[in-house]
Amino acid sequence: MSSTPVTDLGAYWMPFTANRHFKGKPRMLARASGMYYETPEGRKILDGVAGLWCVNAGHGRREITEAVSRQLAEMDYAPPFQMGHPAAFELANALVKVARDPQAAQPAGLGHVFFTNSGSESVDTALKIALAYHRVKGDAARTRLLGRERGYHGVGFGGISVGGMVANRKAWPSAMIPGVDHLRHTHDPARNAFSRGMPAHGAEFADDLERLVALHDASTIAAVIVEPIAGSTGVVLPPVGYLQRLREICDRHGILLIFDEVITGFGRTGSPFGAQEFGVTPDIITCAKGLTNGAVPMGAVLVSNNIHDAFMQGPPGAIELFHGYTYSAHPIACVAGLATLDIYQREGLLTRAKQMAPAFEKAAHELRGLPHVIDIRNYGLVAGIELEPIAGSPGKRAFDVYLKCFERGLLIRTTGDIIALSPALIIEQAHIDELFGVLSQVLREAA
Ligand code: PXG
Ligand code: PLP
Repeated sequence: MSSTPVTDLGAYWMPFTANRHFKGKPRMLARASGMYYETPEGRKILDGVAGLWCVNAGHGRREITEAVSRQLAEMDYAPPFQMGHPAAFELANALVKVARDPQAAQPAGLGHVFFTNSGSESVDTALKIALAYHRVKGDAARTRLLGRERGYHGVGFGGISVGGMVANRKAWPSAMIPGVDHLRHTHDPARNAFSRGMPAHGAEFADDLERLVALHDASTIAAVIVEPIAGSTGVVLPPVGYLQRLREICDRHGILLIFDEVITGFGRTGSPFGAQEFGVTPDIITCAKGLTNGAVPMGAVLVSNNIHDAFMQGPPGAIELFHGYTYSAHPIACVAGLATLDIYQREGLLTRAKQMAPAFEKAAHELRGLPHVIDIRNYGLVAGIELEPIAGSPGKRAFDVYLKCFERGLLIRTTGDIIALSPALIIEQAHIDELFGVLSQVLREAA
């Protein structure tokens, strides 16, 4: 790779980026190892967000590099339609094991995996499976999909339709899937500000699903999709009892429950999946990001045996689901996933957030009282720190903090005026001290 600095930044249209601002004063990353990035000039940057919520085992894992190199030399690509290769089946089996209910001897019933290349594709795949499921069951009137305000489900047309972040929706009103509706969100700072772990108040927000059932009738509703913890919108946690109640209402009305675990999957909460951590089994789980430690793009949809088996009918030569991607179960992604799950298992990373959460929580809540900090919330190894917006310039206060942190050697993530932290699960106390040390200094100076 060339080591000469790139001078022409014009051609690359950067995603979810203030392009003109960035190109005026670029922030470049060149290398990464463990908990740190390095800039092209060799400045070390502590990674407070595991890349973008994905590098859960830390950067530069040798086992992944070796698995990918080996696979690339052996077989670069295999068509996924009407053909197989061993790593795809192995990874599906391994994923089903990860999703197994730790209390139960048997799988939690999510026994089948459909592979995609991203969280967005996982979401669109899950929505399509939900709609097709009701149809194969002879219940084709169930066509409505329900999301939730402040939800993020990627950027596909399905994902933005059920998503609930206005900036991601407002340019495309004509492209929204018809019949979609939204539950109210669960953010309630008046009752829950500065809560540690799950907020105590708000299980009753789940009853909003009963309102939508009363409005639309259950016979028209196919599925509800929610993030167990909403990440992109600035860390919104499920109130105690909320997810259980959603499950109960879905069961009562024959509505499928989809957990979008693109962020909460692979150890972020202290369990392999949020479903296990919160003790609620959905019918479908979408995941991506941590599946390959961010090293190769890949997503997956875990589907209940019940849903999967409903499709396995008709003549044996018939294709059961007309859906898939050229790169579904790409061999390079599959071996990266297998190597990643192996690391997670060997190092106990899928439950390590539980051990580190108390120290992380303590450090996060010590920011309370600093200028403009109006809320702090946390669970496992994720934290949200909400700042009072500057009147007339929403998002500016947090983005300035982001820029200053980067100058001081810390990468954080901001959405609106909320700072999100989601470090790799290999984090040690010294990194926690460094992360919150820099952040508190910047917050003090930004006053
Ligand atoms: N669902 C959820 C819950 C996500 O968090 C996606 C779907 C889409 O995944 P892809 O791989 O298509 O990006 C995500 C992705 C942020 C941020 O700043 C979060 C995501 C993506 C980009 C930024 O919090 N999450
Ligand atoms: N567009 C065209 C013209 C294609 O031929 C294909 C796949 O064959 C696609 C889009 C979809 O690409 P992918 O399978 O990588 O999602």
